[in-house]
Amino acid sequence: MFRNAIVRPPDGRFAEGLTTVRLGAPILERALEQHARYCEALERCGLSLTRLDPDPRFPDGTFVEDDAVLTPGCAIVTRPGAESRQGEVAGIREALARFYRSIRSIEAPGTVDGGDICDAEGHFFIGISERTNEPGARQLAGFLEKEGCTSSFVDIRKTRGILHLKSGIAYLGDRRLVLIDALAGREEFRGYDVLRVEAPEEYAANCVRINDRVFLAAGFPALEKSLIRLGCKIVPLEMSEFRKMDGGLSCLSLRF
Ligand code: CIR
Repeated sequence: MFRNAIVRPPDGRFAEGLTTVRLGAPILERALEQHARYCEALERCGLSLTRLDPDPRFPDGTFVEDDAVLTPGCAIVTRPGAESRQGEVAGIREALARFYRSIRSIEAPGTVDGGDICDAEGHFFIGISERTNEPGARQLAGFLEKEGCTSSFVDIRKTRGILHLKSGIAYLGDRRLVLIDALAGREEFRGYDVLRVEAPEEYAANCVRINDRVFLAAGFPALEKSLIRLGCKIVPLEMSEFRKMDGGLSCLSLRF
């Protein structure tokens, strides 16, 4: 059950952030509107929001999920893999200090982006990617172990089309994973019930279970239908402007 979330609206320099997709430049006004709807949806699910100010030093700063990994007993502040994002964590650490007594940090040469970390009820899948390296993954696994959590690594460096592990995976609870085709056959996910996301709906695999709802990017009818068939209550959210900057639904908040 989530009670809190940290969010940060996109800044005026949002369009200067990192991206690998060619969908055009995001329109700030629309992004702000979509972010506001996202925040409202979190609040409707009963979460209390800590809203950080947009920060022009960090055009990617709205993707707060990348800056920390949270367990019930401890917050782990990351060291993002993109140098331009490493300064984001100071503000996130400050915000987390209001809620967590124990805060740990990923140290150089380790790098971790929270988008590579999928929490499946105490088991953490840690993606090794362009952003999260092995030293970072090992540090994180050590911190998680101390918290009584388990973890396993999923190397996605050769998996095309995803920036982070969570671009292709979501955990819905009850040992059910949403997985893109490219990850669905992987040994690492054996033993889980898998809901496969077929092309061209891969982007929507990054959905998020928030208490009794599932937030899903709007405009992906096949996945929406499959989730409804499983009994999920869907909250569709327009994500077009964040998608242009490689962002998914999960990366817009830190939930705890
Ligand atoms: C970046 O490249 O770092 C941002 N433009 C997008 C980060 C998206 N984060 C995520 O999926 N967890």
